[in-house]
Amino acid sequence: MAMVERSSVPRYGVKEQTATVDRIDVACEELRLVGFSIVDPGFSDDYKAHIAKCFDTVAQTYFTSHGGRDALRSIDEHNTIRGMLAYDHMFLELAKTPTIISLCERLLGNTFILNQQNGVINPAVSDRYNQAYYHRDLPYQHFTTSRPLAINALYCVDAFTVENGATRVVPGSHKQEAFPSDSAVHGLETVALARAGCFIVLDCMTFHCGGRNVTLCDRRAINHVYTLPFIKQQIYLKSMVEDSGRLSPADRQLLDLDNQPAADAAGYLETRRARLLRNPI
Ligand SMILES: O=C(O)CCC(=O)C(=O)O
Repeated sequence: MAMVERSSVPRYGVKEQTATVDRIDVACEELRLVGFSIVDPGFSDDYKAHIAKCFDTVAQTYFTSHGGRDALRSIDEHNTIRGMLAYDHMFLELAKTPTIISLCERLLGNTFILNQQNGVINPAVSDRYNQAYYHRDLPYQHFTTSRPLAINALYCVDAFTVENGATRVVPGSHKQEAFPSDSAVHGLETVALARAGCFIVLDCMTFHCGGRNVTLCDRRAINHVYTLPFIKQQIYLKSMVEDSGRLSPADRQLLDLDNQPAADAAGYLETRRARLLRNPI
């Protein structure tokens, strides 16, 4: 909190105001206040096009290696590509986008992990797909916390428009335990319109869902969930990254490769010895 600064916003009776130093601070403040924000990481057109092309290649490989998209339909998994970074290293780079990492550091502190990275297809001319139902990204949880536990960064491979079913959000719903009444949802829901190449970032407790895509094209996105490290990964990412020995310490921390529970008491004592050698306090 800082004293009131010179500002163009008219107000009276205000003695204090939050201070922001850059656009990441602004996004963090929006996220704290209303539960979501839209962040443009400034990718070049070439990089955005490269991500879009890799998305399609990985989607095809993934569906083929899991029995085909039609077979996945029976378990409602035909519009999701789980663990994109397992198929192409560039998706690990996407998960490390500096603007998003800085935002997570400011909201979650220095120790957070990538909990999941999933491609999301909102299919063309569809009625419903698995993300079209209101949910939290920490689903089944009905409590609030004074600080965020997890951040969701939904990368927009395609522009998110009203027509192709941009994400709908109930602003402020991360602050209430229960799902809001239908009237409140209808009255408050906001459509998160975003250009291709932007991230829609949410407090994971903010209720949101995909809209209805009435266009002839699939709408593609990549969801990243970053959590405090005590929340279990959706899929053990260690099993997904090849050559994990060549990753930097920061990458290993992000993917939570080295922080698994000790197998037994002897293993725990060993990690404690090593930790105290590194940092005697
Ligand atoms: O597809 C969307 O617009 C929303 C995606 C979503 O809700 C999710 O991945 O959790």
